[in-house]
Amino acid sequence: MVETNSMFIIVPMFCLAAAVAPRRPSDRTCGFGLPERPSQPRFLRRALGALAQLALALFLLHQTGAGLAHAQVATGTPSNVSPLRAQTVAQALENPWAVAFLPEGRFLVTERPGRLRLVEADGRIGPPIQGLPAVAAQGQGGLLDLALDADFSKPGSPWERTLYFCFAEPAGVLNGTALARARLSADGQRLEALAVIFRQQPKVASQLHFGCRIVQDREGMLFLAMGERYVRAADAQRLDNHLGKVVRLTREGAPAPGNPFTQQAGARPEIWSLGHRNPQGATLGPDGRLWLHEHGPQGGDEVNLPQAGRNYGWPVITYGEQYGGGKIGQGLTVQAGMEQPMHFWVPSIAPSGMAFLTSDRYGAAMKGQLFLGSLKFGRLVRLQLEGGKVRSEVRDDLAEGDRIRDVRQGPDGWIYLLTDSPRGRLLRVLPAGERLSHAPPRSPAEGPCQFGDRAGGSNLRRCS
Ligand SMILES: [Ca+2]
Repeated sequence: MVETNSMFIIVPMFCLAAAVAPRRPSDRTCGFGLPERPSQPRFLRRALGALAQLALALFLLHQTGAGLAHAQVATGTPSNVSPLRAQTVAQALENPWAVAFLPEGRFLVTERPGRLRLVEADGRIGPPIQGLPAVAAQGQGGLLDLALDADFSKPGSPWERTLYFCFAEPAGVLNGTALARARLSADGQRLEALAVIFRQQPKVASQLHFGCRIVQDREGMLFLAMGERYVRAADAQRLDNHLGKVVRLTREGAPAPGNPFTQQAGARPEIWSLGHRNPQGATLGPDGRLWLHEHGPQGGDEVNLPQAGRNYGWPVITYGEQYGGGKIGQGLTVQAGMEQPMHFWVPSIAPSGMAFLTSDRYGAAMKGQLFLGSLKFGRLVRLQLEGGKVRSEVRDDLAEGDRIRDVRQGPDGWIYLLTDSPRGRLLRVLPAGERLSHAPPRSPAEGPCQFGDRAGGSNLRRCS
């Protein structure tokens, strides 16, 4: 319904704007298939211009004002001045995908091409950690999410220095999302006792929609959110596979006790929830529940709180449409037995990474907000929640136009971001007026350095 209302306004607005704007002869077609006259009388251009402005005003009113559907909220930064700024901690990371926090202010970062790196508190980037498996680093695939076990820093625990990562696992021409467990060596230079503890079934030939976010819950169980691989969307509705599913696993990769379909013949016992498209952000809420967001198609990105055994609808219901327009399936947004999203975006923002702000670092007003990244707009998106619903949305421009891939709250209470590019950055988000006394050095002579073979091409000094 939101999509339809918007499109009634957006389509004529774009076409009218296109019709009145000066252009090259080769551009004389409206993007929506309406022909444009080669030349127009002046009065007609003025009338079209006025109509375009009216349509724009209606559209803006629609986006920010009354009559919003249940999951649409006002957006924007009221003052147009962000209360936040970003401080670069490290740079020249190659398509970083996930960050985790080690003791003493250090970081672990995955790079999608297949490397895991230790980043020092001052931003120095270490050499690739040894012992990772081969990854299918094509399209959206590669080395993806990373999570430390809750007992990572607990001396004597069987899970001390244990971490989990998920990745696109190659198998000939096929590939699939997989979850691995390993122990970081005491010197932080290699992985030990590597074990792939779960593999999405079936593997398929696709470079898309791996999903791949890991969340450990308070019982120590592991949620893994997986995409439907794009080419197998209908399988998201079937219980005999792991495509488009959230699974819940023990630390050994077995189905978690109490999973909803363990007694159902033909169903995969690891499944927690179904009907997901391409999850790209997940976190444990302050309520201890799993919060998830997933990419819709053209429009229809969603936030969901996946509950045991529930069906989140894809591809039967969606607020999105086909790329380029057109209904998906029967064009339904509601169906009995399928869950409505807690929140959705039309148009899409392409969310990635997600964290609740639980610290006091940014003042009382922001505490409790849900932070997530936008790949599409390069913004940090903050959702104000109230009574289980999104009441407002603010987008902060902190990444200088780069895509934001990951969003986490560090143990120091600051929010950290990863930007997705061949020279991706690890950013620390600070209140606009905050000056950290231990800010990382910025000059090339003192600043981040690069180990080994990456030093030459990165403009960074070689680490000693
Ligand atoms: Ca859905």
